[in-house]
Amino acid sequence: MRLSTIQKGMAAGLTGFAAMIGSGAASAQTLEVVGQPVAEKMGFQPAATELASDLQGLDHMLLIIISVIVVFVTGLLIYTIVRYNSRANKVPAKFTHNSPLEIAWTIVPILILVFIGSFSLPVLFKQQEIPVADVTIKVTGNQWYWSYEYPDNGIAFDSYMIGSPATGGTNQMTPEVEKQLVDAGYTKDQFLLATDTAVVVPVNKTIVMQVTGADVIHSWKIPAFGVMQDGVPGRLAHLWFKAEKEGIYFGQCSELCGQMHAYMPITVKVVSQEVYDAWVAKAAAGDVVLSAADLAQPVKVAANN
Ligand SMILES: [Cu+2]
Repeated sequence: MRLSTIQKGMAAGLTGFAAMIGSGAASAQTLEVVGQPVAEKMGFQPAATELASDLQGLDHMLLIIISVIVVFVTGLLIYTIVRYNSRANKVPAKFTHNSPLEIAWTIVPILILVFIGSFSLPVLFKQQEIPVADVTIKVTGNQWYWSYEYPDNGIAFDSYMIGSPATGGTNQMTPEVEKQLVDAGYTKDQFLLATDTAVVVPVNKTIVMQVTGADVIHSWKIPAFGVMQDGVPGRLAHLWFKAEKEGIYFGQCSELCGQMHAYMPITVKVVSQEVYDAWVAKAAAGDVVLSAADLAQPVKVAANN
């Protein structure tokens, strides 16, 4: 009886262990959604790059500085209203200048701005000084979809929102659109964010995006990466990022570009170098969709070894 209980316990433990392994293998075949807007939430999406961490840190620092200034100015205002209104202060002062005070309220804001600049300019320079690329991708904004090219790999494809007229939809949520989303590995909640093809990049590699527009000005933006760049027709602008976490990241066109501006989102999938290499080989042959089988690639390699 006692032995049987132990055996049962062991069996349950083994089953649990097997389930853990099983779920581990399953999670290797799906990418976690890391960067997406969440309903009724405030603040930033989790920072997935150094650039995003830097600018979020800067934002928090600025929030502290402006809060202190707001409290100080409001306090001063309230004190002045209470202490120097016509009832409390029957005989007003007649002076018009106070040199030490004027010098102070000129110098102090200058010092505050120099202090802020000493933090913000390095962040700006880090964004704008484009490093040597591990992967170069050209993105072109069109009314109303994005075109991507990997010039070093001979890969080119368009990326449409799932549910857009181009993919047989009407920009509205319908049962067919929900099915398309689920088939592509997304959920209903990711309608208006998920695209039929995604930008695939390797994790911890420097990606340089060349950004332009084909018709009007669009803007390529991924909040979790801390990047946004206008795509201006006739110009080739650059942005760079190095994503530190594998997963799915969503962004949206961020320059009002016409009637369907709201329906040209961006999906970026950050994957391991092995998965990326396998995807590049497949995409160069014409199949650009990153499938669950592609994500299982390194598991197969490990099994063969
Ligand atoms: Cu646009």
